[in-house]
Formats: sequence, structure tokens, C-alpha cells
Amino acid sequence: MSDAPDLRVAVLGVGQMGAYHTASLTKHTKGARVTVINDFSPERAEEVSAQAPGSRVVADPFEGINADDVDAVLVATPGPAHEEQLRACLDRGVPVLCEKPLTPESKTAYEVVKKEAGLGRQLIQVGFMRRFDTEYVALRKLIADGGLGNPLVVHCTHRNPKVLPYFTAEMMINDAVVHEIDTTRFLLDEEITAVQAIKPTPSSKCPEGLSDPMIVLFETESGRVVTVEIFVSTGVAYEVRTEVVGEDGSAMIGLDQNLVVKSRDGHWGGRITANFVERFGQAYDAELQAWVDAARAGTIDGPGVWDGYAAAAVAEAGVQAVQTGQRVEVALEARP
Ligand code: ISE
Repeated sequence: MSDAPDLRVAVLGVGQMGAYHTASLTKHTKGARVTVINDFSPERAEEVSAQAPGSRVVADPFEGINADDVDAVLVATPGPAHEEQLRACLDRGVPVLCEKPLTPESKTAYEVVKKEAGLGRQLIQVGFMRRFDTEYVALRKLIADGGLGNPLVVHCTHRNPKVLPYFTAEMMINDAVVHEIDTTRFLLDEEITAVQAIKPTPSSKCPEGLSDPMIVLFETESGRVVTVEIFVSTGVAYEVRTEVVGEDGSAMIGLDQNLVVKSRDGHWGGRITANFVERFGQAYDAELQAWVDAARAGTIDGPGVWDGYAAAAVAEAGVQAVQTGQRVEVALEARP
């Protein structure tokens, strides 16, 4: 595998994540380089391309997907652009790493699932990076090895210090809780069947239009319950914790324990990670390397289109639960 030629990657969309992945592919990832960059803003594309030697800018994403010097595509454009771009990638048969969401609606996500199934090979990996975080990997293994006995309840905390002014209640589910949706499916290895959202007294500092924090509840196929505290305007730092309570014990990750410092003045403590790129940097890099290695072999190594579709369907139910205050059941289509 190592003497295979480098994977030549087109990066579509170089906002925060696209630019992060471009830098990673350029500086750390083995066996890949960025050859083509596209962005809605040509100035932004040029700026990021200048940091990726050997890359060129194209004005049209579809030109990038179909370029002769492109073997694989990293889709980091806004969600509504994904469906058409993914279809073009499948038509050309190139491997893809698609940042979440696969597509914004479950209906279109399912179309992508069916189209890929029709090709008979997995080409699209979805960017649920927590699956590459060492702590989540260890927790999943502990559960799978029976270390906690039967897992009964999962408690998740997802806190952001602040969000951009245009952040909406729907985005609390689609952009943030979607990670707990995937985490639940990853850790428990089963589907989520219903969602509820409870709105405590909102923080007086909560951005207009949001009910912040919220407690979101998932029920799973086997009857397990997952609680998610989503709080996007804490003013503190980035805190993502997950605790699994089983019949024979419990385990928690995300405690920032690797950062505990003991100082000469007799204090102990540490820094909480400031943002998601800092907290999950290792996971993003591991995700990218796994994708590159798999793409060079013509496959994927991580969550696929079904995971993207299932997350979209649960998120849709979650948005409905937030809007109506009702318990909303999730109806998944048949898995091809
Ligand atoms: C952001 O949209 C993300 O995708 C991050 O992964 C998530 O952890 C963060 O809270 C979201 O705001």
C-alpha cells in the first residue's frame, strides 16, 4: 500500500473545517496531497490554496470532482450543497470524505444511500470524527468487551462557550446534538427510535430565539435511554462528556484529565479545551488518515452513508420534538 501513488484530493469548501483538513492533508497526513481547492469565495479559496503547495483553485466544484488530477474528494461545503456534489462523486466513482451532514434532510440522505448501494461498493465516509477519538474508541471497546455489563443509560453533556449570532434552535440539534446521535449509535450499536426535548428555564444570557440549555432524550431499539444536555452559550469553554451506566459499573470520558496540572502554589487543576477543533484535533487527524488509507485501497474506513442517513432521520425527529414539545418516533427506511 505504501508505494501506491499519493491520493490527490479535491477539497470543496474551505471554511473552518475544509481549511483545517487542507492543512492536515498538507502537513501531517501520509499518502495524500491536496491538488484542487474550491470555495464559494474565490478569495478564500486562493488564501487556503496558498498554504497547500501544489494545489490549484477551480471556480466550479463539479470541475474539481471530475478533474484528471483528482482521485478523491473531501466535501466540506454547506449541507444543502452536499447531495448534488455527492451524486457527482458517485457518478465518477471517487472516494469521498463528507463532513456532516450527509445531506440536511433524511429523504435526500436516503437517496444517496440507495445510489451508493446501486454501485455495490462503499465510497462515502461521513465525518463523524468522534469515532476516531481515543476516548470514544476505548469506551466502545469497554462496552463491547462486556466491561460494564449491559449498558442501560447514557448521559451526554455537550457545551459550547458561545455560538454565532445566526445559530437557531434547529442548529442545536442538527449541528451539535447530531454528534450525540452518532455517538449513541456508535457506542450502543443500535438505532435510536424516539426523541424528546425538554426546555428548562433558559439562561438569561441565551441568544435570542434559542431555548438554551435543553435536555434531549433518546430511546433506543432495545429500550435504553440517553440523556443529552445541550448548552451552547455557557460562556465557559468546550465541554463534551459521555457517561455510560451499565449493570456492572459506569464509565465516563471527556473529563480533560490529561490536562490536570499540579502547581507549586499547592493548587491542582487544568484547562478545559477552548473549542471543538482543540478537543477533537487528534480525532480529525486520525479520521483523515484512516480515510486516505482506505481511499487508496478503494474503500472507506469509518461511518458510511447509512450512518449519515440514520443521523439525519433522528435529527429530523429531534427538530420536530423541539418545535412541538412532543415525543417523536423515528421511522427509518429499509437498509439496502
Ligand atoms: C460544531 O458544529 C461541530 O460540528 C462540532 O463538532 C461540535 O462539537 C460543536 O459543538 C458544533 O458547534
